[in-house]
Amino acid sequence: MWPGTVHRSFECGVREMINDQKVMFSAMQATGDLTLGNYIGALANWVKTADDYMSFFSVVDQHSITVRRKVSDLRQNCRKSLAIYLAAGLDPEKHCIYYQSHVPAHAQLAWILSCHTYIGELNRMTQFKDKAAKNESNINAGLLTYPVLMAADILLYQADVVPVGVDQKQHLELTRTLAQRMNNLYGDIFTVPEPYITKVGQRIMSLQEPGRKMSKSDENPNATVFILDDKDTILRKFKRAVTDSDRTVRFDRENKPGISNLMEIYSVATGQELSEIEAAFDGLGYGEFKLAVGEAVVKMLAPLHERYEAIIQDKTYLDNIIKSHAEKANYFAVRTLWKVEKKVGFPVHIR
Ligand code: ATP
Ligand code: LTN
Repeated sequence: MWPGTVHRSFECGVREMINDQKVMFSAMQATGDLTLGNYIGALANWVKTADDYMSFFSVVDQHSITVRRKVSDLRQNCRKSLAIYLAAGLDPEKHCIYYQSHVPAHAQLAWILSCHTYIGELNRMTQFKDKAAKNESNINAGLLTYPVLMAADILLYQADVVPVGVDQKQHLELTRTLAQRMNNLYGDIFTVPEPYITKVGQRIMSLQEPGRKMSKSDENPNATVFILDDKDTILRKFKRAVTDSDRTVRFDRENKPGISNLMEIYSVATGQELSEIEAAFDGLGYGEFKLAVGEAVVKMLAPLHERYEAIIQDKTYLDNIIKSHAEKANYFAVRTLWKVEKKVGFPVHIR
């Protein structure tokens, strides 16, 4: 929800402006087509809870260039991601939905935070280690400092809650450390955010190698279900999903990772508890279960697909949101940035 009156004065910060309303922030990279993992681990939870907060959702295009990619692909992916956010049910009347690069304060705050982050802290990040191993020829400084920019994203809006998949927990911990460090050094500047990670669906695994996270960039086309995959593709990918030689639909993440992953997906798609699923499929084969999972995912995504087609074709609608929401985000972001700049000793802005 937006505050009824928008103050034009920069005297008060974000916190004072929103009358103690709690803030939610989250984001996704535009590094490819969004996946079922992105949907279940993040987007679906954004939509479920966004109305309870003053909510900001960004397409983080600046994060997306830590790995080299085609310029036109990035631009197109940004637009598709934004349209998917809207098609999933985020409401532009209530939530702020914008491109990170349209709000310069993200990069400005990231610089200040990077001067308060130790190299050792960044070297420890598992996502950095994984991505560096995968991109040996391009281990750029941005790949290392990525979590600092992520901390800036979150702290700029004084976020209380950040809904993410469990792979982002370590980055959230660093964000909290930085917020606390800055607060200790300079007095109260930042809200210390809490991650919001669901129990079921926090880490959706590859359909082909259930020991690995489902990822946008997997080379095996059957490993990842994309949010915009059509019905037949979704059913085919689930039909080919790797399971095990046992024939029982039973949740056991360690010994039956493939089936357990499918059960989590089915649980999120249908709202059924894992125990209910075990009972419902008792005595039935994997073939039947895989078909049921595929159909449940098709059903879950159908309304999104329908809205997406209308949204992506409406250029004026999307362009208006891109422009007006960047203004809104800038408005809030600058307040925090100026407060931080003053605290660290930069000359104050003359207004
Ligand atoms: P990549 O797949 O290229 O490593 P990514 O999808 O992890 O990228 P983002 O698009 O930035 O990176 O992720 C956006 C959100 O989706 C984050 O909150 C992340 O935790 C969540 N997410 C991504 N993959 C999964 C997954 N397989 N299961 C659950 N949540 C996920
Ligand atoms: N680092 C996240 C994407 C991301 C993000 C954020 C998530 C960038 N900034 C702020 C939550 C809040 C990723 O790689 N999945």
